[in-house]
Amino acid sequence: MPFIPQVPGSAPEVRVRDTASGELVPAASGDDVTLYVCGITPYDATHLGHAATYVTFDLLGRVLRDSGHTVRYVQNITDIDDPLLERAERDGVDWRDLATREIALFREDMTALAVIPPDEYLGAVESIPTFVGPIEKLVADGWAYAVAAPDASRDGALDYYFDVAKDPRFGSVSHLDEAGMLEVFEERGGDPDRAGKRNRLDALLWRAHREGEPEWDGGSLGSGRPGWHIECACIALDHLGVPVDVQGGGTDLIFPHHEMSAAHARALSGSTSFAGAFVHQGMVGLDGEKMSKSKGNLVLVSTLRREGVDPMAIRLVLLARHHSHDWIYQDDQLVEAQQRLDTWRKALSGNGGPVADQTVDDIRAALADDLDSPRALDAVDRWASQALSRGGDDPGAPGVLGRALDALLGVRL
Ligand code: 5CA
Ligand code: ZN
Repeated sequence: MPFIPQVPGSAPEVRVRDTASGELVPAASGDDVTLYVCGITPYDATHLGHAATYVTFDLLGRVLRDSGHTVRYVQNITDIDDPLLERAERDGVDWRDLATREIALFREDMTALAVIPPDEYLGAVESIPTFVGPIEKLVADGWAYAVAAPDASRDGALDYYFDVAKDPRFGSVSHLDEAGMLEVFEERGGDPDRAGKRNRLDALLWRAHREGEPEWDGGSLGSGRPGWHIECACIALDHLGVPVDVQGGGTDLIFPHHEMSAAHARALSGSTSFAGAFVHQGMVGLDGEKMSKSKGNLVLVSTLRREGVDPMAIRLVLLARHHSHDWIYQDDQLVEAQQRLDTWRKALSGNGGPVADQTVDDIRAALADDLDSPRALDAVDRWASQALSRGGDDPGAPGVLGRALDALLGVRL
């Protein structure tokens, strides 16, 4: 946890756009705020899309702290999953070594970008023993059912699926109709054509051990490994309790991942909702397509850092786009961000400047309004341009604004 300076003045209540209701809602339900953000699948390095997501939720944590809340932030790591096993196989490395290496690089990248670490990073692997009981409970309570594992290595092995038809609230996060759900289900890890499922959209909870795959003790489920969505449901339930205040991730997770983990968590807890707000980062693209490890069209944070790019300029590229928008990365955005950073540095290095109180208020107001970081940056630009063109006689102003940039925007000059 880095040192976060105090900023004078007071902050308004933070509101965020909730994907499920479409409304602007308070991000905090009380003094203590719980934040669950879906973490990386560590089979490749952090790209600008991941970075955008984690900077967005870092911003949320910062403004909540500034408005007097205690933030409890949990993030998972999907350190066992098909793509990780496939990449390890392709590269001839042990999947555990691949995951360990990419997690370390991710944490370095996040530190460089001044992302405040979550209170807890929970790997799926270390948490598997805590998933078994809840899956058994879903089976016992009639939320889940078994399907014979066709190509399993042991006779009688069973896979377990969540029965979406049992859940009257299924669809309440994404609001997609069945056709819309089916359209993205397979591409995002689902198996609509698996024989024996009751509904094509039913989600895998436990996969019986297959020859050549890693396996864990699944109690009455038999040995195998967990499905993806149940991991986030259980980690959030165990480490934060539901409803969490904010469930975060990119828009590519709205369906099926967030729909399913919300359904699992509601079924396990009896709570009518999984999160007070579902907040989603728009997709960052490159050359007209979503940036993704599977497509390989990546701009990596670690590559930019190696090339000597100032991490704060990377952060400014991300902050200059509203989190709810999709956008395409281009190199000139980095040039612009670097120029902005240089201007701010110059303006803030003066012995004084124009009074900064209004600028700090403007930053706070912009961020409290669904994390409108572009508007917050504009406010700083206005102050910097005034400071450089007309100067100012408040000797404390650069210090106050510098602390606000650090504490609220995570931009250290
Ligand atoms: N481990 C799962 C979540 S439990 C996962 O989606 N991992 S990931 O490595 O693929 O993505 C990590 C985070 O970055 C997720 O929140 C995802 O929604 C987000 N993300 C992935 N690609 C992009 C992109 N191109 N633009 C913005 N965010 C992205
Ligand atoms: Zn997740």
